Amino acid sequence: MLNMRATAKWSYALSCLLLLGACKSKPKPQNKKEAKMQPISAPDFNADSAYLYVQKQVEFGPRVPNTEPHYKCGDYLIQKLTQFGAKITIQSFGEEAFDGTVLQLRNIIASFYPKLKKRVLLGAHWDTRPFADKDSTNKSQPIDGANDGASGVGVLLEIARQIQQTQPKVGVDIILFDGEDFGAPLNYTGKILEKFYQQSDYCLGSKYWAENKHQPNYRAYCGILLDMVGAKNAKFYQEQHSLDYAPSVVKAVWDIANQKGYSDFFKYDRKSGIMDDHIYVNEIAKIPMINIIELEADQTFGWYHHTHADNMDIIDKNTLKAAGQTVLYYIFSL
Ligand code: AHN
Ligand code: ZN
Repeated sequence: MLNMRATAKWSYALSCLLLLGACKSKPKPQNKKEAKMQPISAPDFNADSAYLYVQKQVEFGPRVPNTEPHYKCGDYLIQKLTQFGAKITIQSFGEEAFDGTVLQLRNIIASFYPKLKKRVLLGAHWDTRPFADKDSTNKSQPIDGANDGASGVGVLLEIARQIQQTQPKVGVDIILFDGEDFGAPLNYTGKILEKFYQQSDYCLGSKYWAENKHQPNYRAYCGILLDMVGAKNAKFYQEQHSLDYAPSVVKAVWDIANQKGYSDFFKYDRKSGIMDDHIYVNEIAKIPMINIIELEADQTFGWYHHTHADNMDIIDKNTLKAAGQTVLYYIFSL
């Protein structure tokens, strides 16, 4: 009898505790999926601002290494990122191009919230292709590179401006790679340095950075490269190397883009892998980095690629917005 009563008391006490517990704690998401479905809020990416940053770069003239527009534009980018409150590191180095020309290059690294441990790496190349080798005229003249180069940098400058004003939970490092687009022109018949039999003649700056990181033990949770993210009606397909190196980042970015209304731009179809700056970041620096890059349905680059048509006329604020707002949402989802 006594025993029974004691047990009843205990079970009563236990029920009270359980009930109290249930009432006190916030309803927890049932599973991970539900947790991820919570609405993401992020600052509003201003496409007018990004457009002006693209235009400003183009106004310097083609940012071809070893020319004055290249040097002056580099200084402008450093000045803007300093103005946005970043801790700046400049990597200056000389690097041989395919034909043996030594290019004076600068990788520009801008760190936001450097004390935060979990970090995201954002990249784009800021140099311009020295030839319009895919054009039918003036093939040996440099291109404006409004999309190929300037668009990715313009989007990153606007993201920099936004995250200075609104702090994400993760730190952000922006790397503007130099010397990406100095590969040998099509139908080149001259001598090519022997080392370029083994390695790409593109992406000189990202290779240098991956082999000489601005902090020797630098690590990032993931990286996102932006390449040709400003042309009207651009499609961003899932690029095979990105899927191989960082499948979960591709999925998260494409899901956010589609949830937030950018399904005209971010397509789930997969296209073949592209040799680009993300390759060295993945292969040498071992940071899982994806590439958001415009490709055509038939796997080729955009119609304007490496021609004089790559000028301000093809830049569309809607595309800059889709790319920039998606990346901002992704950063604020972490
Ligand atoms: C290839 O041409 C295969 N890769 C260089 C990627 C690139 C050039 N992106 C912009 N310009
Ligand atoms: Zn290019």
